[in-house]
Amino acid sequence: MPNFQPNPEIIRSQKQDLFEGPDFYQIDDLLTEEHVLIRNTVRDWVKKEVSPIIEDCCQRNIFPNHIIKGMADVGAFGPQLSVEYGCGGLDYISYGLIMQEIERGDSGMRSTASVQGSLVMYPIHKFGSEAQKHKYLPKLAKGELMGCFGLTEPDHGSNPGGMVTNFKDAGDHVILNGAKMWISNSPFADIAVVWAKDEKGVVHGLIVERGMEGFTTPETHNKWSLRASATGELVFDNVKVPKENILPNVTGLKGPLTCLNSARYGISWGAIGAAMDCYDSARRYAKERHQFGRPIGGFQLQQKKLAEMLTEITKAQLVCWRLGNLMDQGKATPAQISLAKRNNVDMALHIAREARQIHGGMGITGEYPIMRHMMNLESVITYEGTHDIHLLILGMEITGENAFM
Ligand code: TGC
Ligand code: FAD
Repeated sequence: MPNFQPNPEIIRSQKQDLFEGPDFYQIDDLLTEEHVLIRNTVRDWVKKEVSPIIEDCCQRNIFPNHIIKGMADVGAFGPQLSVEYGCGGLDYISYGLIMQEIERGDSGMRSTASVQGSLVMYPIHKFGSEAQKHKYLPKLAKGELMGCFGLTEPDHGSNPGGMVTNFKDAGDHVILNGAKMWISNSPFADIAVVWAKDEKGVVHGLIVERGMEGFTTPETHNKWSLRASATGELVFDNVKVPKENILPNVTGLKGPLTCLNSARYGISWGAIGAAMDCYDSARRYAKERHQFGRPIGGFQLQQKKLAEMLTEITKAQLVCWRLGNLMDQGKATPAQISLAKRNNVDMALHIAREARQIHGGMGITGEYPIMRHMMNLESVITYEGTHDIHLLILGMEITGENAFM
């Protein structure tokens, strides 16, 4: 992947990032000093390294690979995993706050961090052998190796259990065939955690490395969303994968779905970040922009939008704080995570649309972050389980009835 070269014209048009996070219910008082320090460190890093370039990257559909090291340095890759393997050893609130701040910068940047931490490092950490953990985790934590997660297939998105990617035993290795689609980070990833069926139809996780013969990662083009995130396919044409690359400690669909719990939790926080950025920009604009001889923030209709945004952000912050505590206690259920992911992403998308209106015509330009967040969130509401799939998970929790099929 070529190195990112900034476009001076777009960079010049960017305003200084003056973001201030709303904390209407003094939720900071519920955080530890360490949480606040971590949050502020990542916030400062985003202001310095992400905000100045992100509009340029999105306009030109480029993943800024030069920021991987900085992302690793602020602890964004596997912060909640153990220090024994070079990871952060932090709690789930810290992990959530990191995701919130990175997505405040851009959902595509948070995608890269989510995939690396929750979908690549997490399965190796939870289901891998000691040899696999020592081989991959320290390098993944430092961003020296990047990974991707292959679950979705062209014909199996919401229903991953129908996957057709499969492998056959061939002595000391297996032969992998099939294809995965819509894979974040695939065009540049060094390794892929791939979910595939064995000859009995049982799902396993395999670590496939770039360079294995028959393994290719074509990039997906023409996205209107997550334009600063690289998305692609994973194609396996008789790929010889050593048996030592199979994750030994899980079989069945619960393997990938367990990883999704961690990633969906991170998205719940991330969506708050995107919403806060839209709200903060709209609040400033409403004070600065004058029509009919006064700031538009003085009109009741604009105040209603801002008041409702702050209300929804505050509710979402409380949901995440409580969910983070349940995660730390090992008590969070998949349905609780679904509620948070579904609610918070929908909330953020609604706020982005309202904020876009407050900015009037300026809201469609790259001078403000709104349209970029809005378009990004159209992916976020679809990946990691669609808005409707999470509703069905909740529906099943409430009624005991499975409405998926
Ligand atoms: P079902 O029969 O319900 O379950 C199969 C097995 O899995 C267990 N299970 C879970 N385990 C842990 N966590 C969860 N959340 C779990 N949900 C289910 C379940 O207990 C069972 O275990 P066992 O031992 O009995 O075998 O499965 P189903 O086939 O009916 O499907 C259920 C459904 C629809 C909820 C699920 O498949 C689903 O969540 N679909 C959505 C697919 C999805 O989210 N794909 C995400 C792909 S990755 C991605 O989008 C990354 S984007 C990253 C980025 O860029 O940020
Ligand atoms: P479908 O499953 O075809 O769904 C289409 C519509 O039908 C949706 O509205 C859905 O809610 C609805 N629907 C489906 N089933 C039901 C039902 N039973 N009842 C009612 N409605 C239903 N996947 C990965 O594995 N790894 C990645 O890194 C990854 N990154 C992604 C990045 C991007 C930018 C995008 C867009 C997707 C990514 N995905 C990834 C894939 C993502 O998880 C899927 O797009 C998602 O799970 C939905 O699958 P689908 O697109 O095939 O939609």
